[in-house]
Amino acid sequence: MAYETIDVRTEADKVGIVTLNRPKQLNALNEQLMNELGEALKAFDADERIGCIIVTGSEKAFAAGADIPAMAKYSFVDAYKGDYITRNWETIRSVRKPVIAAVSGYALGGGCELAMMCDFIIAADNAKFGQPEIKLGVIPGAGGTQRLPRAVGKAKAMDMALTGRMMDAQEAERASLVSRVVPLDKLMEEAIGAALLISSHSLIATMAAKESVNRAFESGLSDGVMFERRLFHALFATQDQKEGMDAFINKRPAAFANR
Ligand code: CO8
Repeated sequence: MAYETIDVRTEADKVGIVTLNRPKQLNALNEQLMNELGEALKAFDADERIGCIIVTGSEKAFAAGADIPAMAKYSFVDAYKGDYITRNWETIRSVRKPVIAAVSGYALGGGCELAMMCDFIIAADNAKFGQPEIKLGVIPGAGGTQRLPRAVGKAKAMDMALTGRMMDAQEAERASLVSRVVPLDKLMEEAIGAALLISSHSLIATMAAKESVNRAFESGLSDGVMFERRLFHALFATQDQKEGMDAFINKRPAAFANR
């Protein structure tokens, strides 16, 4: 499929890479971009060769937020009845393979929310995160007030949402918003390295790990632990578990078949 607002490529036939590509608008997220991103993510999720997906932007901007001119004139009725702005944002949550956000430059508003919807964030040292919606007379609308406190705690989330200030990459790493910070020119190398490592594991176990970690944000501890245990037990029905453990015992690399 030909896309106009994103670029799509694969690495080593194992990693799917989606690059947001509206450079003049600092990758502002409009309806078309979110639709195309959703389509590309679903296509990689369904592609048997692909074990991990990366979403990235440009050096200057991962994404500077939802497209402000596109939504400036909406009435409440437009926004609510048509579910405009928000309707195609949750596609990324339905992707079952891991999705890494490789963030350089601005990740603001919807851009920060999009990064947080990914499974983890690797940041370049020039990354800047923020929820500046308050300055526009609105609040985050794609999970920012919910995912940010879960990532960085109430104090910093309130600070970000109420002041609209930006957090640099170092602060984001200290606050656990991102998993790693690397020099800008090493960002894609680092993200692709992580994605290839993830792709080398059992896909079934990888999907189960993702589902189980995500469950930690949706349930209480004992329910979450039980969910994890059921998945853990279920993995003993897979050939990959037999292969992984046999490979360890026989001191050889595992060759997972994803069965
Ligand atoms: N939407 C549309 N265009 C944008 C956006 C945006 N969010 N951000 C930047 N641009 C455009 C600018 O208008 C400018 O275009 P032009 O050259 O035609 O004037 C171009 O990108 C370059 O921008 P700047 O000249 O401003 O570049 P600077 O380097 O001076 O500044 C900033 C960069 C700091 C990123 C600045 O552009 C900025 O503050 N942008 C707005 C950031 C913002 O407020 N983001 C939040 C938007 S609201 C939101 O995301 C709500 C999410 C709700 C999600 C709901 C769905 C679920």
